[in-house]
Amino acid sequence: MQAIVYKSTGSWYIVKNKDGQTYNARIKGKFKIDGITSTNPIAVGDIVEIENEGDEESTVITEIYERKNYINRVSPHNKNQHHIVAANLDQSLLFATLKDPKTSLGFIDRFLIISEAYHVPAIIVFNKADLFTKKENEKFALIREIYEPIGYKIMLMSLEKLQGVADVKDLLKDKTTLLSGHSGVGKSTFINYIFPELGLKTQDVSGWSGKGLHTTTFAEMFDLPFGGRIIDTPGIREMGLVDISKHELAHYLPEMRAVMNNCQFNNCMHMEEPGCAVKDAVNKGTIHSERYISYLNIRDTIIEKSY
Ligand SMILES: Nc1nc2c(ncn2[C@@H]2O[C@H](COP(=O)(O)OP(=O)(O)OP(=O)(O)O)[C@@H](O)[C@H]2O)c(=O)[nH]1
Ligand SMILES: [Mg+2]
Ligand SMILES: [Zn+2]
Repeated sequence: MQAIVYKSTGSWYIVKNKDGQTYNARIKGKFKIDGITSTNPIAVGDIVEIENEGDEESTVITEIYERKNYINRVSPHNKNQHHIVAANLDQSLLFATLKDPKTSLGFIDRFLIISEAYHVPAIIVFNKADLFTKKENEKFALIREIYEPIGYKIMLMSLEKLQGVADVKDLLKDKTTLLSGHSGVGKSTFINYIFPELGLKTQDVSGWSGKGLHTTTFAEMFDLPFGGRIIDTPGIREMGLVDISKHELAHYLPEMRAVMNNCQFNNCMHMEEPGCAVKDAVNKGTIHSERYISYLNIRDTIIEKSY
């Protein structure tokens, strides 16, 4: 029988079949999929085959179906291993905040690069607009200036004041959406807004403690009452890039991808080479310098595999 994985704790899984029946399932034997070495062979959103040997307790996952896509990142526990966050996604929402906690532009860029690399459309939602003062408003205006011209949707909301929330909710209909972001940005608060009856655990009402509490500990998917699914995830501290080489990196910044064919050298790294169309665009201001700085910083953190 076919089923979809709704929750994975690493040792057991909650799966749901077409009739909406849920089972607690375990993996039978060892899974190695697509040659990926990951800490979790099966992730939320995976379509799997399950076998049930009579009682509910003995449901086993025997097979995994091919993934449409997935989001993979460096395991928070072991930098040499990958962790599949979720599979079979239609889009990914990054929840960001400018205050309590602060989400950096570098973090946003890493998220966007991963989304480009795995072919998952990304939208950035800035929450906690109620905390914005002049400083944050200026920062937000800059963020719009950087990302909107290159095709990313930027939204502003306050779950506290219930502003802009309906617009974000409207994006979810009939889609499978991954919700990501630092701990404390309001991911679970948002899901509780959609499902008041769910009562997911959120951080203390005293709000941001500055400690990054990681209230949500496992990714979990929910069926939306108006069609579609949403996946709540634990907060991410760092966004480790997986399987992206220094050479490929520029491909995943759409504004660089658009001009790099005009570089004089086809192996141009867009650093100090003569006739570099990317650097030209940065100098002319058609590529935002903040994005170029991110490119250089992220490039520096990529450790090339030696074969
Ligand atoms: N001021 C303000 N606080 C908010 C807003 N949205 C959420 N919060 C608060 O922010 C804190 C963190 O919210 P959570 O929903 O637990 O954050 P999370 O992203 O699920 O965090 P993890 O599960 O740790 O990844 C809670 O105390 C919320 O009440 C908002 O729009 N404005
Ligand atoms: Mg949470
Ligand atoms: Zn170049």
